[in-house]
Amino acid sequence: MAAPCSIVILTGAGISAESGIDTFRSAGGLWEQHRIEDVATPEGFARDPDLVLGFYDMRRAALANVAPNPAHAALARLEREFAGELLLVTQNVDDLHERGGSARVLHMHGELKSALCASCEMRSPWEMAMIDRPPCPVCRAPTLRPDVVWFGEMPYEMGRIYQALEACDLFVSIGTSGAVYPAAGFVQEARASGARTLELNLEPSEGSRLFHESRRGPASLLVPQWVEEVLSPAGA
Ligand code: BJW
Repeated sequence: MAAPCSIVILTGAGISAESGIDTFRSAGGLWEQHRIEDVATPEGFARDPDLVLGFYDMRRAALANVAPNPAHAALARLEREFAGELLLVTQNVDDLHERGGSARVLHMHGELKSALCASCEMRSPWEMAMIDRPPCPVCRAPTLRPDVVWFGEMPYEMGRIYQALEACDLFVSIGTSGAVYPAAGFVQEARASGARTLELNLEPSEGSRLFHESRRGPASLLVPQWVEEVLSPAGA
């Protein structure tokens, strides 16, 4: 194909797996250890806030023990060197894209290192535990929750994402199972706009058949290879 001018990249838990962060739906993944209804819904939080705050406190603290891998670094290189338009959308709540060198990352499912106040609705950078109900830095109410998007809630920045999907000529999905909407529908949005679509994943995902091309393997190998192709004089 001709060299792309505008690329949208969607990443999921698979890109951080080789850094040591559990995925959700793999054998032994987070959803085998915790019930989705208990820890990833507003209803679960209302029922047992301590359980939910503890779950996210544990995952936030664990970020100190992991590091970005070559897939994160390759996407940062793409951001620096690609001459066209690039939007990096991640479903991940970790900060490995940023620590890998990406400066412009859209976290559609929120971030572990951010707090959302249920009283004033402000989002604040956050590094500490929430289990002891610290006050909101803005309104001082002890009503902070993890700034993550649970089932039934609206993901962030959907307008900007759909606009970019409409305008892109290449959509690349990396390390996501295609099990969660609206992200799982991005490939169809991109195709409807005439974009080419590429999946990079260890295994076939629920949406593999929707992509023009699927490559199988670990993100730490596939992503640097693909970035090299895009940045080579002929493009990808
Ligand atoms: C590797 C690898 C390696 C491993 N290298 N690969 C139909 C249409 C629209 C909505 C719905 C619908 N039906 C139902 C809904 C509602 C619902 C939904 O999707 N439910 C499904 C169960 C069907 N969606 C929602 O409620 C969303 N909100 C919403 O829809 O609002 C209304 C709306 C409508 C239309 C437009 C806009 C809005 C909100 C969803 C929130 C999801 N939240 C979570 C938790 C976030 C906080 C946290 O982290 O705890 O987000 S759930 C969890 O799943 C997390 C992830 O971001 C998300 C996706 O998971 P991901 O990243 O794909 O991980 P895995 O584990 O599933 O897959 C890993 C992949 O990596 C695998 O494929 C491996 O093969 C691969 N892999 N190692 C490369 N080394």
